[in-house]
Amino acid sequence: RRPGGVADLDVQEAKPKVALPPLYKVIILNDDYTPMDFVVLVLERFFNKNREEATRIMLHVHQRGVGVCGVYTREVAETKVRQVTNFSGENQHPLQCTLEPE
Ligand code: TYC
Repeated sequence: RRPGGVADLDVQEAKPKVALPPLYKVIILNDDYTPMDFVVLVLERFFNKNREEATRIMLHVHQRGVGVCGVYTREVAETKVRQVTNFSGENQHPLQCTLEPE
């Protein structure tokens, strides 16, 4: 029985149905020109990876062509893509970053 409520016999407990927001993967793509160190820096700066994890992801992308940097809600994922795109352009690197529904 809840404070101010009615007896359990009289009411069905409401199950809170909480909708989780859709999630998006932020993906980086391999290319032949962006320096490995720069990709590691991007993963540290914008995806909060430590050096070891950033290096692991960078090498995965280098070898496999594509890799996941992180999974976020839509607005956060869009912001990460924009930040990486801007930072790469400012540094004259062709690094490509995109988002994909989870
Ligand atoms: N292939 C690049 C090189 O050999 C390194 C690289 C890794 C570039 C991951 C982009 O997303 C990337 N310098």
